[in-house]
Amino acid sequence: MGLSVAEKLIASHLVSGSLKRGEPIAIKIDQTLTQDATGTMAYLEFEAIGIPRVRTELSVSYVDHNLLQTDFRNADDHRFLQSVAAKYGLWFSRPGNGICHQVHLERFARPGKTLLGSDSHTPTAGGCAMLAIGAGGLDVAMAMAGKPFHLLMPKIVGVYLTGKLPPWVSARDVALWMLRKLTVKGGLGKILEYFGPGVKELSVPDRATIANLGTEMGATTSVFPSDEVTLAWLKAQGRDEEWQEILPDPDARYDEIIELDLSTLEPLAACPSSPDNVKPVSELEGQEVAQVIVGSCANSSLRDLLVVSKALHGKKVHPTVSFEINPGSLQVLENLDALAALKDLIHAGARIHQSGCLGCIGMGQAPATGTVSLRTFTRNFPGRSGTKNDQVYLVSPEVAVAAALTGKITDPRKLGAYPEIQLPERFIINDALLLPPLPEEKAREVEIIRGPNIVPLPQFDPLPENLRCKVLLKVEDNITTDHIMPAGAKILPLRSNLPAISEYVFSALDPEFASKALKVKESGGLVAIVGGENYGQGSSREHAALAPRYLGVRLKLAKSFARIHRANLINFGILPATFVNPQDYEKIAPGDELFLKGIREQLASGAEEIVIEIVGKGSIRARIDLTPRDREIILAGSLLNLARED
Ligand code: MIC
Ligand code: SF4
Repeated sequence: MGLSVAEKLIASHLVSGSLKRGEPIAIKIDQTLTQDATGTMAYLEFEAIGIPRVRTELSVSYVDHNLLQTDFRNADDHRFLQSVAAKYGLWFSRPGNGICHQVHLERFARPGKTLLGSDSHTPTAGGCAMLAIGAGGLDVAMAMAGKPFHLLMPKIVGVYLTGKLPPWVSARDVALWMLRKLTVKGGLGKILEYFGPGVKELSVPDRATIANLGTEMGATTSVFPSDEVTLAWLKAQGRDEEWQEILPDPDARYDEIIELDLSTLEPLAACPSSPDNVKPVSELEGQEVAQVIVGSCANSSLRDLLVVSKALHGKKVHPTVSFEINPGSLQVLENLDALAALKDLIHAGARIHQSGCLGCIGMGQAPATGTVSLRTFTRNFPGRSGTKNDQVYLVSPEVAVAAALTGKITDPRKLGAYPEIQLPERFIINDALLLPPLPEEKAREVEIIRGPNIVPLPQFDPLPENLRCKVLLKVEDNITTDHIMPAGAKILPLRSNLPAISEYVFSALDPEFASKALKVKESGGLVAIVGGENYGQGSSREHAALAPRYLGVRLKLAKSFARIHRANLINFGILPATFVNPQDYEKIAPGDELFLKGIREQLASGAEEIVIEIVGKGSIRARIDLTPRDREIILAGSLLNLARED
C-alpha cells in the first residue's frame, strides 16, 4: 500500500514503533526551534540535562514574543538566550528579526525534515513539507540533547483540494472553513494532510497559513507535499539545493477524507471569542470596527502585506480605525520596501510596528473598551488581547483591509478589482539579525549571562504512594492555557522566574487560586483541578503545567485533554486522568477531597482504570491512558529527573 506524505515523513524518522494508529512511537528530530517566552525555561532544562552542545542538525533560538522591555527583565532574558545560543551551538534570531515561524519558513524550513518547536504554531513549517510539531520546552530540550520525540501515531486526515481561490478569498478562509467544520477539538490525535489538484494553486506562505491554523483545530500537525511550488519558494530564498520532491503515493490511503473545492469559498471570520466560531463576513457586515491589525505567524508574509498595500493604494485609513501592521519578519519588511509597497501603507496611515508577535500575545495593542478589533491573528480567546470583555474577530488580510478603509466589517469583494500579486523570484535576504552557531572551540569560552530574573528550576519530588488532593477549581470545556497561565505585558516577563509567575496561575478565573494552593501546600497537602472537554487547548507553554506543579497541583481530572498540555502535565509529574463516565464531572465540587489509594503501585503495574474516592461522597472511576514511558515519568516526578539519571 502506498504512503501519504505524513506517513513518509514519519516512517523516515521512526526510532521506535510503527505506523499503526494510536500506538506509541518515537521519532528522530532534525531541527528544533524555541522562542523567548518558552525558551528561557527550555534552556534551563537543557542545562540541567548537562549536554555540552546541541545534537540536532539545526537548532534556532528566536526572540519574538516579548519585545516590550518595560524593565530589565526582558532585556536580561534576551541576553541570557543569546549567550546560551552561543555556548551550545544554536542559531540566534535577535529581537526584531521576526516571528519564529515566519523566519523559520524563510531561512530554515526544509522538505523531508522533522522540526520540534516550543511553540504550538510550529506546524507552520508543514507548509514547506516538514513534519513540524509543537511541544513543551522540556520535550524540545530533550530533542536538542539528541533524544527522540515521543507521541501516539496520529490518524492521517486527507484534505482533498480542488479548484482555485476566488478573488478576495485567501488561505485564511481555507483554515476558517476547516475550523468551522472540525471545531477547536476536531483535529485531536490527527495530522491534516492537504493533497489534490488544488494544492498547486497555493503558494508556500499560503500553505503555511493553513498549516499554522491547524493548531487551532487541535491537530498534531498539518502537512503539504513538496512540489514545484515548494521549489520556487526555496529558490526565492536562495536555498533551492535543499529541495526534494515529496508527494503522496498515488495509492496512499487516508483514515478520513475531507473534500474542499477552493472556488466555492467566501470570506469568513472567527467571531468572539473562539477560533471556531466562524461566520461568513457577508453576515457580519456593518459592525463598527475600532482597530484592525495585520500580523502574527498566521498572516504577515510578504504576500499578505502586498495585498493590503495594493488595496490601500491612493486611499486613506478610516478616521475611526487604528490600522496596524506587524510585519512577520525583517525580510518581509525589506522586500515590501523594495517593491515600493511600504510607502502605500505609510501614506494611507497605517501604523507600522517592528516584526514580532506583539498584540497577538497581549504585548501591547490592546483594544479600547467595548470596541471591535479585527485581527489576522491565530486566537481570540477571551481577554488574550489584554482587554477585558474584548471582541476580537479573526480574519484574512483582505477582510482586514476592507474594514480599515470603511470603519466597518465589510465584504472585501466590494472593494473592486482584486490586486494582482507577484512575489519576487528572488527575495532580498536579510540575515543582519540572525547569528550563526559559534564553532565549538569558541563556544566553550562563552559565559552564560544570567540576570536576576533567571531563576533556577526547583527539584521535583517523586509521586507519593497515595494521592490526597484538594479540588481548588472546577472549570468548563475548552479551558485554554491562556486561562491556566495567562500571558500579556505584565506576566510574560516572568517566564524565567517560576516562583514569581506561579502567582498568576488561573488569575483571571480565580484571583485567589495561587494563595489558596500555597496554603494547601504549606500544610503538606496537594491540589487537584477538575476540567471539562479539551482541557488545556491552545499554546505549548509548559508554564501551564510547571507553575501549577510548583503550587502543589498533582492531579488533573478532566473529560479530555489537549495534546501538548497533556504531555506537559506528564513531563512535570502531574497525573492527567479522564472520567470513565463524563457525568461524574457533576459529582465533584470545589473544596472536595480526592483520594487515590496506592496510585504509585497502580501506575507501575500498568492499570488503565483507577478508582478515585471523593472523600465523604463515594467513588468514581477514572482512566489513566498512559504509555509505559509516561508512567515512568510521572512516578519519577518529572522527565527532568529521568533525564538527569541517564
Ligand atoms: C501563543 O500563541 O499562545 C504563544 C504565546 O505563541 C504560545 C507560546 C507561549 O505561550 O509562549 C504557543 O502558541 O505555544
Ligand atoms: Fe507569536 Fe501569536 Fe504566533 Fe503565538 S500565535 S507565535 S504569539 S504570532
